[in-house]
Amino acid sequence: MDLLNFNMKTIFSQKHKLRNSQTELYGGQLVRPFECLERMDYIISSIEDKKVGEISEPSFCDTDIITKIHDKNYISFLERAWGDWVKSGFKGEAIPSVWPSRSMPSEEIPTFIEGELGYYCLASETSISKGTFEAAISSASVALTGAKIVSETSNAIFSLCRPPGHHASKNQYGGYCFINNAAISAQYFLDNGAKRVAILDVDFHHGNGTQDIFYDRSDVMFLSLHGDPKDAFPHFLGYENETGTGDGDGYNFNFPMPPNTSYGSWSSALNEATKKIAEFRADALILSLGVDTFKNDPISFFKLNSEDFIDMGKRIKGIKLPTLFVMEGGYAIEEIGINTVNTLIGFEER
Ligand code: 7XA
Ligand code: ZN
Repeated sequence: MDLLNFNMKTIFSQKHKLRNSQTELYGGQLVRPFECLERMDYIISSIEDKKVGEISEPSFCDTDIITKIHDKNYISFLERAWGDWVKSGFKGEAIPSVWPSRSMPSEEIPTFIEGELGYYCLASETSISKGTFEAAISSASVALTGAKIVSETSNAIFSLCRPPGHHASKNQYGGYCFINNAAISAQYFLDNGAKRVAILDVDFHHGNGTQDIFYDRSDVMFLSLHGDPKDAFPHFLGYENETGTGDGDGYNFNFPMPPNTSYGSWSSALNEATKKIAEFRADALILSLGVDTFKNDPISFFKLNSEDFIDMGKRIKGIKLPTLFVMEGGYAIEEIGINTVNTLIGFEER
């Protein structure tokens, strides 16, 4: 028998491979996407090497929860987008080229796929390809299975989601995200006994989608530590003065940080965020875990070292809440495994 060093269960599905887009619009060129399927192989092999715990298939999904978070017409668009694109005779992957911009703010939803893509997409790096929707649903089931186990047992779970989710808003995809896995998990907790849920987003990029979804709600507190949107994607959300609206006023906290931020100042922001979570008296914590804060990440500008992720995990443990880890970004693929696993190990170490 292979003894485990730790006891954190991972939920994971090979169906993530159904998303294998070949094109990302980057620097004026079409390149192979940074968000590639090999990322998962590196994480899985580190989980096995370090004996983090058992890896299981997802066993639960619920479309009603997904459509409590996302508009139904958005989900049905995602479901048929690739087919409609191909039927229209386009040869490449589906990339939008026109948007309802400031000077043409019509609310009409176009019927031709070119216009629909502009309506439902927030950033053009994310091509839709064959199998994208099926992979996104599988990723949602990885998140919801994890949420169900945390809710039933209070044990921490790692939902190894791909594609990621935190940029997906109520009705827009982008930033490699289609269904907001952290948001549907929060909704699951609330529908199953939790009164208040905190989502702490430590990915390098601001979780604009999660903020958008809960911005007017007081049952979910959203806190995000990220690259200052003046300099970093998604550029148009994530500023410190965005604090929530209506019932949600005072339940949204952004901690934007400048280029070259290292762990010292990053972890001070984490401490501020953890105090807010304690004051909120959350029943459960969802950690949107991106490891693109790592110093060698090819599309980010923070300077965390691999060992810093161990300390991060310890501090997350210090929040003392039933915790669901949901995978988001991280593109330094040689180190993505160890950085992810270090966070889990830091959390599990006594
Ligand atoms: O957390 N989000 C990501 O890691 C994806 C960011 C996409 C950036 C695209 C900029 N060209
Ligand atoms: Zn990111």
